[in-house]
Amino acid sequence: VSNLSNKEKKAMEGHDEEQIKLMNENCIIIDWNDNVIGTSTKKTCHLMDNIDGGLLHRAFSCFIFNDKKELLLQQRAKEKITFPLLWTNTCCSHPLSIDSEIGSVDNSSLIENVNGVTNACIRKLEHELGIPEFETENFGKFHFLNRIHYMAPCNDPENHWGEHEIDYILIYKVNPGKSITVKPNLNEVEDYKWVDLDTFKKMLNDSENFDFTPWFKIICENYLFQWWQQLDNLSNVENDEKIYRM
Ligand code: DMA
Ligand code: MN
Repeated sequence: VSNLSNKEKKAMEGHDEEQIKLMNENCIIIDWNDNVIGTSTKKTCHLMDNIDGGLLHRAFSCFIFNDKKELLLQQRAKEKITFPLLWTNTCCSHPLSIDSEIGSVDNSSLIENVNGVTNACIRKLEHELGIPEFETENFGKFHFLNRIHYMAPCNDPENHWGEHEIDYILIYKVNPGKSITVKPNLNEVEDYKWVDLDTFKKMLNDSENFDFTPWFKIICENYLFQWWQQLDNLSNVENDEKIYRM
């Protein structure tokens, strides 16, 4: 036990105070069918030793498109303990083990889970990107696409950290004539960019200047272009109940 905690201490060494505090958040532990089976800290969930033991948690990935069909991307802050400085989709995080975010506690309702992750997403859009809750709630609409189960080690030199999640994909479409305010929290977000499809394709090929997170690459390779092309008909692709294993 003391060996393990020494290793945990090492994993936290030299990191930003604010980000260390956030490692105490309570994430939702699930089984492979996305049933809630417990809670553990964000730190416990993201240590590779625990992931190798099978620990799995619930997450969300949000993609905001404005009324010109441009996607909002963010570059993660250098302070992030996992995947610093990588470019990724608009906002990612975890629903917490609290009433408004935990979803269906008897594991009977996907819709309740979607409501929970949507509440978490609204909270994090404000925290990371300074998008006021009022705007998220009134200037557009969330669409739940599907769930992606993936595992990815982090890019940290000592391989302490990683992800193993069932990730709820949420597309948020801003209504015509509305625009949302972006004021990044520099402890979370290094930079951001609205990109149209052509600019985005160029970015993907420009590996000298842009590195991307593993989950974003998985989503790009499998779904993103198809969704982008169907933004006006998301009803064809949304609310897919299947969990896709990647
Ligand atoms: C975790 O994102 C969620 C996914 C889908 C990788 P994150 O590391 O940005 O979480 P947080 O913002 O809570 O640190
Ligand atoms: Mn995670």
